[in-house]
Amino acid sequence: MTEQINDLSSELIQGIADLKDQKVLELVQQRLKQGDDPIDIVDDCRQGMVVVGKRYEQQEYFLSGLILAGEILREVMDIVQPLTEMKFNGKSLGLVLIGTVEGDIHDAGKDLLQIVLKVNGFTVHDLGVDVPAEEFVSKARELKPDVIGLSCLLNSAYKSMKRTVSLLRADPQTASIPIIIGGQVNSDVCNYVSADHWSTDAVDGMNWCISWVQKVPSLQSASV
Ligand code: B12
Repeated sequence: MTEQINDLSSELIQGIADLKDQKVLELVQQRLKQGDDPIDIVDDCRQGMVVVGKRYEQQEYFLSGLILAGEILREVMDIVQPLTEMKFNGKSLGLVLIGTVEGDIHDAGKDLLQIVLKVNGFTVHDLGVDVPAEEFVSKARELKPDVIGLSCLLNSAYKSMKRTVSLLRADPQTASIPIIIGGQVNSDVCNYVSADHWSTDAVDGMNWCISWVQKVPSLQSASV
């Protein structure tokens, strides 16, 4: 059984990497039928996307390949999302405001973070993609979220992420809200934009949000 899961898992990663739309959708249905966790399924797709990104860098794929990969992942998310929404119906743990920063339209990672947060009991307000810094500030002033999550996959958008953090810090009403960044980021990017925390993993990011709403200082400072 474990072997079968591993086989299907590698087949799914390979299917995404090779941009095999129908094959991917069949594998997703097969895995759901055998009871696999939807979050694990999307994480396998993410691994396939990393291969797509590498093939794009090596000019084996072109922009059309990235677009197709994005569409396949969207179809997978559309299947998976309703299943995860049924999982939680208790009292909200807290509110997280998320969005992809200005200049960047990648949304799959942000959407996955949203699913993981909701499944674990958070309320999420999603500002979408290409979100100007000013919009993060005005929504944060209005909603007073417990945590703000910024997604960014492009080097060229680090500057706008930095500006977003800086405007949030400059406003007395939003200055103390903890900020986590995710996507194509690391500790250098986190230092550059002066965020509180960074992660390349939605589940890890969700755990960090929990550490804030449950006020666990040791976890708030834990490295990724
Ligand atoms: C699909 C894709 C696209 C699609 C996006 C479709 C969509 N609706 O999102 C399209 C075709 C639009 C696209 C466009 C471009 N793309 Co693109 N794209 C990708 C690709 C292949 C996959 C991204 C993806 O969906 N991954 C799956 C998700 C689930 O993973 P993820 O986003 O990493 O999210 C995970 C974590 O990072 C984390 N996470 C994400 N956000 C957050 C936020 C928080 C707070 C937390 C805690 C966690 C978290 O959680 C997720 C899972 O745990 C990546 C390759 C890669 N390695 O990622 C390139 C990639 C990101 N793209 C790249 C490029 C260059 C571009 C373009 C500039 C290409 C061009 N010439 O036009 C444009 C830019 C458009 C723009 N202005 O944004 C480069 C970026 C290089 C760089 N570092 O700057 C990459 C890395 C490809 C590469 N290797 O060259 N792209």
